[in-house]
Amino acid sequence: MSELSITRLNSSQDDFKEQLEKILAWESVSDVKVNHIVDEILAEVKLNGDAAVVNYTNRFDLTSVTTMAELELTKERLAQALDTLPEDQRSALEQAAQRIRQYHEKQKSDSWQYTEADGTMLGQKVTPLDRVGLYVPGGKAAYPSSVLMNAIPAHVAGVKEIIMVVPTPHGELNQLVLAAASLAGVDRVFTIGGAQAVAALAYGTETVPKVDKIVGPGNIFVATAKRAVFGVVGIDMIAGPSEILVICDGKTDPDWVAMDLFSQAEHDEDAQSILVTPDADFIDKVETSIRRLLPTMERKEIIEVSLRNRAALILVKDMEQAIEISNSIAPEHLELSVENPEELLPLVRHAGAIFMGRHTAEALGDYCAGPNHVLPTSGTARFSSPLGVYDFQKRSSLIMFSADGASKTGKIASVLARGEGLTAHARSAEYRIKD
Ligand code: HSO
Ligand code: ZN
Repeated sequence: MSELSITRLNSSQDDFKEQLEKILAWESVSDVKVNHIVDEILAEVKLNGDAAVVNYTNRFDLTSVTTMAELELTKERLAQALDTLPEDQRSALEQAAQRIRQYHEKQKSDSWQYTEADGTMLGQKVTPLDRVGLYVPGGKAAYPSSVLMNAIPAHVAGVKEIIMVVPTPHGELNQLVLAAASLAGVDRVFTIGGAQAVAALAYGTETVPKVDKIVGPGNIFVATAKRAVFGVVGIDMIAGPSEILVICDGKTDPDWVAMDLFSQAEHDEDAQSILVTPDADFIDKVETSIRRLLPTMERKEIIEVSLRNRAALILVKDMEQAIEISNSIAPEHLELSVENPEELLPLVRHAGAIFMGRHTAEALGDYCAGPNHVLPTSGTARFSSPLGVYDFQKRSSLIMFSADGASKTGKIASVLARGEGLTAHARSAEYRIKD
């Protein structure tokens, strides 16, 4: 482990900005070959429905089924997975689901309307999506917590039907994932994955119903397929690698900070962990903790690559500068590991989730704090928000004119329509004008 070197930066060095850019640079791979394969799969599923999905599933997931029906799990099967979990896991999953539900209930937005003096009514009607598809990756990237984080907001929004797809290479089922699906209100589960599952959800097959929006993380094939079907259906976001940025005053236990950095680094080799502090000694202390703790980690190989390639320990002048740098990065997760986080909060402008105070480990947010763990990555917190109930609700505008209102407002429309040279618009409005 001695050869592990973690980038150290100092905000007062001349080339600080360039060095920071280097660490932040991450290109989502867009491979021509992958695009080609995905396009072919999408076209094939669109054309041949169930038969194509069955073929691809047998080929990629090494199963041997002949009908789509064999790839569907009943609700009883999901309930059974929940019933047979070890008690501690069942209870933890239930408590997490309850906290996530409670938080998301607050996000529900309601329809509204107002009436003008002449009786004209204007408003907005909020409607949940009819049907949503939830992609859950297979194998080691299958997170039951992500099933809760994606399905619960949809359920709270009032989505009528939630269809989950999860690949099961060699037919192996992940009991925790199924149990989470049962708890979160998933209606139907198909054990299919990859671009063929995205295609089935987007276009519909004889057995898989066509959905209105597809959410959930996946590998490059899934991400490429989601991008390609966007427009036919809605999608959530294309998530990049996990990120954590810890701002610390130097007074938190360095082991806690080191482990918080590890917690995102262990997700994958491209994950990013950054510490920003005005305390030079603290950087040494955290690095010492990292070196001591790393060999004890089960996923040390992944953590080591992630730290070597994408981590940074940044020394700054003061806390204001720390926040300034964090705002310029717009991290997915920001920890304010300080005594009075409320004092810094007004300065924070861009972050997917803000974890306030030394006791607030980001890991709690990943599982059970309540807020969603599907967050904007790669600087997109500058303009986007955590996944939420609002992603499963849509709005329709409401307009109802009284005769007086139509007459008065029609005069405005008429002038503007004639200015645009659109006489049918103008005359349609003018019919309603009373002299
Ligand atoms: N930190 C991940 C979510 C997750 N963590 C799932 C553990 N399980 C999102 O950035
Ligand atoms: Zn995580």
